[in-house]
Order: sequence, then structure tokens, then C-alpha cells
Amino acid sequence: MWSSPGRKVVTSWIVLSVIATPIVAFVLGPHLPPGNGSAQASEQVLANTWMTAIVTPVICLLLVFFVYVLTQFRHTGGELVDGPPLRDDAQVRVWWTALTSLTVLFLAGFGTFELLQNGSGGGQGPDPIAIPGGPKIPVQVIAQQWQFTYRYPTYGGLETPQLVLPANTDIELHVTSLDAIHSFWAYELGVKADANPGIDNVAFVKTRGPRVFHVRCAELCGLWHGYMFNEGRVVPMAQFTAWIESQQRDFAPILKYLPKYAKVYFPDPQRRAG
Ligand SMILES: [Cu+2]
Repeated sequence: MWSSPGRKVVTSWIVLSVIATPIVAFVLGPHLPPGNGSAQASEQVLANTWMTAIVTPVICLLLVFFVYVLTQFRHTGGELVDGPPLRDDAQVRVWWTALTSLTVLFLAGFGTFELLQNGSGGGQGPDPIAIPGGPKIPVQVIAQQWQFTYRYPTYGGLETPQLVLPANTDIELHVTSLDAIHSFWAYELGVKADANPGIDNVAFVKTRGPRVFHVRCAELCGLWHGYMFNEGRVVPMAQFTAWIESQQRDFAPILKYLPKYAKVYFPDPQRRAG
């Protein structure tokens, strides 16, 4: 068995971990980002909670060992000599390999399971693997230097600078770009998807109750990247329908100048933004 200093380190580690891990999991966990603004955001909070809880004993071990080394291995005068050489320890080797392998395999399995549920809010490319069942409202996100616009193909291809979504509804986001590489990040909804020209990047989100959320470009995309943000709203279905009708009325005069709704667009390269 381990020597008494070794046992002291392991005992302190276990005691500290048993105290700290539930605090991290149950007190800190529910406050981790990005909150519960959508089903996918809640899954991300759950994943963040698991990862933070699992890393807690690892940090505890580092702290205990750090304190042990600082207090025990002190030079207290006299001639400075090296300690006795440490050789192999079969028990430490077996435990070390088993615990780290289990941790990594568990997290890999957990992450894969979560991703396969419904994509967990990430862009899945043009051919998504994880598609939630049931009806979905498609919304296209078009990024360009330096703003986002949104098209609603099931509402006559309406294009608007506002992102409004109905509450408690599955949304199928089609993210693309007209020029540089951007990234559509709807923080409170737990959605982040690359916006690349010529690519239809699909991400899914199931909204919850009415709320405001923030949209930011999360990819350095040129001079005014820092100003490429706006606010979106999740509203009750009746309000959403009324909003869509008002937008259709407002943008009807320019709809005929827009290209027909498509998965990607290739604007005339002579036409420069700005
Ligand atoms: Cu951008």
C-alpha cells in the first residue's frame, strides 16, 4: 500500500472532492452559460455542468498535491541534496490509466449522445445527421459585411433585418453568407453556426417562452465585425403571425427585386458592400 504521505494526499483529495463536486454540480451548474433560452441551450448547460463537475476532482488533486509539495518539500537549511529516486508504482499506474481512460470515454460517449439528440444547436453542414422529429419552421440567416438578414421561405420568401421566432416551436436555421466567412451566434438560444459563402449550414433550435436574445457575428469578418450584431425576439405564435404579416406588407415593394429564395446565393462580384 502507499506510504503515509501518499495516503495523506489521497485522503485529503477524496475529502475535498466529495465536498466540492456536489457544490459545483448543484450550486454552480444551473448558472452555467448559456442558460435555458431553448431546448438546445439547456442541453449545453447540462453538458457544461457534467464537464465542470468531472473536472472538479482533477483540480482538487492538483490543489492538494500543490499544497503538499509546497509544505513538505521545503529546504530548511543545510546542504541541498536531491531526494531518493522514485521508481515505478504499479498501483498508481493502474489507477491513473483506469480513471483517466474512463473519464475520457465517458465524456466522448456523453458528447456523442448529446450531439445526436438534435445537433445541440451547432451548425451541421448542408446534410445534417441529427434532425429533430416533427414540423419545423425554416428560417434562413444571411450574413454579409456587416449585418444579418433573415428570410422566411414558407412566408413568401420574405427578407427582413429582424429575427423574430415563434415560442415553443422547432426552427430549422439555414445559415449562409454572401461574402466573407461569418458565424451566426444566437447566444441565449445556444445556437452557433458558421456562415460560409456557397454553403447551406443547417442548425436546429427549439424555442421556449417569449424572450429577447442576442445575435452576434462570431467570426472576424472585416473592418466592422464588432458592429455586426442585433437583437432577436421569441414571441407567442399569434404575435409572430401578426409580425410576419406586417413585414410582408412593409417589404412587399422590394420583394420583386430580391433573388428567388435559394439555399445559397452568389451575388455579382462587382457589387461591393459598403
Ligand atoms: Cu461577420
